[in-house]
Amino acid sequence: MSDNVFDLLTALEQDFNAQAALVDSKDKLEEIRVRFLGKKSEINSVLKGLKDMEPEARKVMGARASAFRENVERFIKSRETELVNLDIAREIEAAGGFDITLPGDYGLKGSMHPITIVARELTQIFTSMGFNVVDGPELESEYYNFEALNVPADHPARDMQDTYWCDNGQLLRTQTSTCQIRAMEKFGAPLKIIAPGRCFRNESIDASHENTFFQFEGMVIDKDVSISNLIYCMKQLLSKFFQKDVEVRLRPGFFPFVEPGFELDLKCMICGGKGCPTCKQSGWIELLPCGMVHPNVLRAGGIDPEEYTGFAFGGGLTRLAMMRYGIRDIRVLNSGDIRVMEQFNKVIY
Ligand code: FA5
Repeated sequence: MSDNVFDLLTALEQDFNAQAALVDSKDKLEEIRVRFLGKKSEINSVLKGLKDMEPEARKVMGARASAFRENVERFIKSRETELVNLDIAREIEAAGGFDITLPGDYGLKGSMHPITIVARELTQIFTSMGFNVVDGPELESEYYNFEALNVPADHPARDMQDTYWCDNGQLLRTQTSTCQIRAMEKFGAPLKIIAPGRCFRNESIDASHENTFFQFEGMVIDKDVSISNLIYCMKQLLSKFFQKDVEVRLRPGFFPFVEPGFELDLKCMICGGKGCPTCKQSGWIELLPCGMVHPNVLRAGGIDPEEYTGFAFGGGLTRLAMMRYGIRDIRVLNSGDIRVMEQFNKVIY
């Protein structure tokens, strides 16, 4: 019995070696698999017959039969890979040498600009507090940028914001406060708006000043709005935005469109208040001027100051982004340098 099995295994091995040498396609490989490993294969009959053998012979023949099976399996696996590679090589040849297996060129991955990220965050915070988002043109009239905001021609406050004038008398808005009047005209009172947007000033550029930067304007008008509402709103904004305790200071500030007016400064988050080029060694960043809306401004917006009061604020959005991300120099934000933007491609919105 064991002699027969021995001969059978030898014949099978020879047969397999002869067949294996001829395999040049997936179909032939499948034929080999069925023939030498399939349910009805001879090796399976051998394995089934082992149980009738003497223990010693069973051990020897069993080991040989298993080794044969493993050999066939190994061959099939490696030949399969070779055949796939062969197919690819043929396709490359047919495509005139173009390697279809090379990874594709996905190009550069885009990323959100830090100012956009911060603008969206602010918008979310304010809308959760019941504010509506409004917009206004960047190319503005003198009326909306100055006059209606209680800054008549020849008012010294105009010098605070060096303006880019156009030949036709229009200007590039120097502040998002232009949106105050437009919103009052459009929606009347009560009113609760936020207006993030780009502003322009013809001023010397340094680590914290750009000629093109972003602000976000806010305005609340209702009956009996007071300074405590203003302070509460500013605190809510900063604690929601930074999600940690931040140090601020409030000092009197002059803006013709508010009375009283305040400057809300944030302790510089670049140097922790020690003084650095970003905060001009002062330890503080001017961030959030605000105040109670001047009655003249309410009137210009068509709202009766006897009936309504309000507060307004105009924050430096670009500077907020700098504090959030530890950006020391404002100039990188307008640089268009891809190496700067790449650092933000993990921020998902
Ligand atoms: C204004 O523009 C007022 N419209 C703000 C306001 C609104 C006051 C409503 C009261 C009520 P100011 O000129 O200070 O204020 O600018 C506001 C903020 O914009 C500053 O605190 C600063 O964070 C930012 N900012 C001003 N100029 C620049 C600049 N050149 N580069 C970057 N950010 C600037």
